[in-house]
Amino acid sequence: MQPFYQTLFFLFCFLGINTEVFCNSSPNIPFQNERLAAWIAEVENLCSPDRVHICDGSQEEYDSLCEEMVKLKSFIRLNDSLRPDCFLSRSSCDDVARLEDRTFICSFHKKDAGPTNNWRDPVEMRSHLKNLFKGCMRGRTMYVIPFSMGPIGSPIAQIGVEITDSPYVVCSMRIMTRMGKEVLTELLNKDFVPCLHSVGAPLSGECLDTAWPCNRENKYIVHFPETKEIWSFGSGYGGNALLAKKCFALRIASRMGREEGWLAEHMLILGIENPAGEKKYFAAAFPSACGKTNLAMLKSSLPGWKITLVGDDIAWMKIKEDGKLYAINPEAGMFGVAPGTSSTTNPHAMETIQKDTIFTNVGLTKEGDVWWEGMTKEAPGGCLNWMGECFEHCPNEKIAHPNARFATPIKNCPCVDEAFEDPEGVLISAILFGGRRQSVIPLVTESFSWQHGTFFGTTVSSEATAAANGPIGILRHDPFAMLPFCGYNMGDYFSHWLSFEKRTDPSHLPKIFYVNWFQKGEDGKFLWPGFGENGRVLKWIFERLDGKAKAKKTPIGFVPTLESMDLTGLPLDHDALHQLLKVDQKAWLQEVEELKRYFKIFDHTFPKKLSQELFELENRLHADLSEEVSPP
Ligand code: O2Y
Ligand code: MN
Repeated sequence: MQPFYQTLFFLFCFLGINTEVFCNSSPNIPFQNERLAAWIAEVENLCSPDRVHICDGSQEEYDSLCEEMVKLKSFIRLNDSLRPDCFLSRSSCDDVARLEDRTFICSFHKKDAGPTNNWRDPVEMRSHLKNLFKGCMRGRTMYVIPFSMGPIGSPIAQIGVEITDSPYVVCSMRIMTRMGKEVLTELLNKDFVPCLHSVGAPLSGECLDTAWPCNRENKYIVHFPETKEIWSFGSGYGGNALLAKKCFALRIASRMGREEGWLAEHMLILGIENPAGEKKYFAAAFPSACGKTNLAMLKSSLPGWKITLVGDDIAWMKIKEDGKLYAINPEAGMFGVAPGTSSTTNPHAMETIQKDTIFTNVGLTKEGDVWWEGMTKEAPGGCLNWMGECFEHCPNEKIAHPNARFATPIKNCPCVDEAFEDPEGVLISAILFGGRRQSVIPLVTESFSWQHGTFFGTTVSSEATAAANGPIGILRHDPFAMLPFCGYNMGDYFSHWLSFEKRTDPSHLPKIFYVNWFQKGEDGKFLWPGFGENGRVLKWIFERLDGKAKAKKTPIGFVPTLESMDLTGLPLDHDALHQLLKVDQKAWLQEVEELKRYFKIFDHTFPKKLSQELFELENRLHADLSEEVSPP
């Protein structure tokens, strides 16, 4: 136990404040982590709930909370013969997504939050939050959720405990994490990250009869990186409330990773098996709205090639004794965007969400099923929109909210990887970065080295779509797809990535690639068909790792030769392929200027080695040293 908490615990004992917490639902749960007991007592004291419920994670507990929410009209049970054990929840109109401008990193020193995070003084923020949380759970139940990020007992896993007043959060956390009694046993000899959450409504005196309580005026998603704490107030939605996900598994974990020499990344993890039964694992980082979940669950169009799912959003990666990089998915569920998900774009996801799923802000059909834009061509007649209104009354509006979500267990996915529960994780052979770019960036490029690949990560950028924030088409830089999720100064984060070359024999590290499925032709149409056909690019990467696929050395990296891509059965004309693999020297020199401009925000924290990479890229572009090379 850390000295501060030890002192607190003994102080509580001395003052006679009861540190023993009774578990209403399961009185037999062992509950002996002193820091946890002290923290629960402290929060109970601050928030003044009427009841404390220590969650055991059982099916009975989940079912009874769902039933309770059905009675409160927070949940609508979907038609059991169409979607067994599925529920629809509708959020308040002003609580529909992650809130980047209400997300804070409260490090001791401002410079440690860096130029891309909102910083606030931790002492001031703590005192402000304490005022907000004071008595905020009066009249209601305080739930204590012990959870493991990663398979319980994995050397890469971490423990968290979320305290919340939202039963929606409890049920979602049961899908998204390994949650309950077994974790309390882990806590006998492990520390945990305290995650405190309140929807901030109804506050005492308020009579707020709503299915989705939240606080209109005050929303705060706050991280204290030095003490590894999360406090979230006012929102019940997704990343703002399921604190295990973005807050812990990325913002706090990235900081832990830096201190302890590992990586917490906004990456999917997939397995890829060739027709000969040889298997590799790739991790891949893409900004939002680039089809990350679709790629993680891809049904390859290439006969004999099989993709399996380990994770769709977050990867924790550590170098093991053999000097190689292994990854686990810290999550147990997916919180995927519903609109656009269909049997064409993601058949495996459609199968997964057939049961045991919580849907938020999607449409409701007459038959008691869900619907969203893109699921089928036409909306079914009589479908209610995400606010529960009759669709016919507002034909220009969307049925599902663009950020409507499904929370669904990964174990239900038909393509779940056999190593999904493996506490040792999977060996990562390749790391892919990518973004949504209409031009300039080729279909796939292989870096020259780990350092050059790290540079690839810093260059990740995407053009905003209607679903993403900001004006459509405008370039948004999102280094490593971590811009909203890095819990410390991103310049230091880049250095942390570079440090891996020194932590092991660089030949043991994964090869790094950059992909872009989104180039458009002059007619404005996508040049590459995407979805299941992306398996062809994964195949090229797989064979490149085996030294089999041919590449052309260009100023930006190795790009496939025209013949090296397997295009069997794909009606792609030669010009389109040429365009997809082209390195346009002039456009790339403009890209270099844009990167120079962007990197200035990191000031002196931008690593010299990466400035050197940019400088060398510019020189190579000027010299245009393209040459044909054979596999190494
Ligand atoms: O709006 C939210 O709270 C969800 S954001 C999200 C959810 C699942 C996976 N990724 C993301 C993201 O923003 O990257
Ligand atoms: Mn994400």
